[in-house]
Amino acid sequence: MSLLQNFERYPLTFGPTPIEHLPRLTQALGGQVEIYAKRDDCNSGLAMGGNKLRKLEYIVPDAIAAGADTLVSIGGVQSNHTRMVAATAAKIGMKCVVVQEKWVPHYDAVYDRVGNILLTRLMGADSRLVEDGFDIGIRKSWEDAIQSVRDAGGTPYPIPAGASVHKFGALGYIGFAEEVARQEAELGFTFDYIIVCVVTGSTQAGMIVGFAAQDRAERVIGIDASGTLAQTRAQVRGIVDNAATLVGLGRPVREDEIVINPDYAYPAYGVPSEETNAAIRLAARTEAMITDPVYEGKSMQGMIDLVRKGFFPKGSKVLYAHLGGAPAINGYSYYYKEG
Ligand code: 5PA
Repeated sequence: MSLLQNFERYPLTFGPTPIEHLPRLTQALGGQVEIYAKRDDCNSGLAMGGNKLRKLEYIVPDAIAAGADTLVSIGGVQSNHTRMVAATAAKIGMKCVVVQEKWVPHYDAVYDRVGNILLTRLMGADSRLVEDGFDIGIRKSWEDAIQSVRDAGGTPYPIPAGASVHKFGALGYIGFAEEVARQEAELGFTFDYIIVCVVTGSTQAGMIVGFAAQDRAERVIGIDASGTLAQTRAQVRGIVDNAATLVGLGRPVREDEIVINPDYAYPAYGVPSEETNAAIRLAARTEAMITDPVYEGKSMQGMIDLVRKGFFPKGSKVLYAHLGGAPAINGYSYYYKEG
């Protein structure tokens, strides 16, 4: 029985995402731990897809019911989330305002013109660049944008950063956990660990609630890419508690079921380390799997390092949740000018 049976879903994705074995990456890491990827980066035809669409599928019905005409959200200059909100607005015929804060001290010449922000603008969103720095919390710039829509006679529908502290923000990734269980039944084996990048929190929080219903939430290893661990962990905790009550999990989630590893977020949010870039290259050269310097490159780095350190017992099957984000790589061309 699904935890989501009482919630309306507006389809924005193709459906269940493929689980792909990664044999060359497995071999490159010694062959003792089998690596698989769940390809949420290929989940939709909407503007290159990604994790936010799973979340937005459960938010759109509420936006329509509210009689809104404008989705209003927030992220960094190269936010994947704002791209996905812009895509959703275009697809459902609403307007879109997105605030893009200066979350990353990054100065590639075309950083604010290519990749995510290019696609966001192309889809007709009103993208507003502001100077405020990185913070996953509720922001004044976003509240101002919401008010500006009201002042212009519109009906805004507010979606917070990463759709995370929205009341329905975690539902999509509860669905992910249920989908993995169904796919495992078809595959004939189960995964021992799931690796997921965490920043604003609702992706991992949804997985935690979904996998808690299967009694294995502590096997979800969050790799922090925020660099603000305490705030991210507190936000995950809050989203987990809200979602567990909302879907009727039937028990509180324990502290030890929330696992977030802070070791790979350095040097800062949005800035790749040399090890991040080495991980991005390895995934690209073994599996043609493209990860980005902000999010998935860091969770890839974390998974690779944990395999090399022997964290996963020999014979483990590890599922890397690929959440999307590749468009941002265009804003980082200087790092990769020689590959
Ligand atoms: C993002 C987030 P959560 O924010 O749900 O923890 O997900 C982290 C994450 N991978 C992982 C990719 C590709 C992501 O885009 N992106 C944010 C954005 O503005 O794009 C919300 C921060």
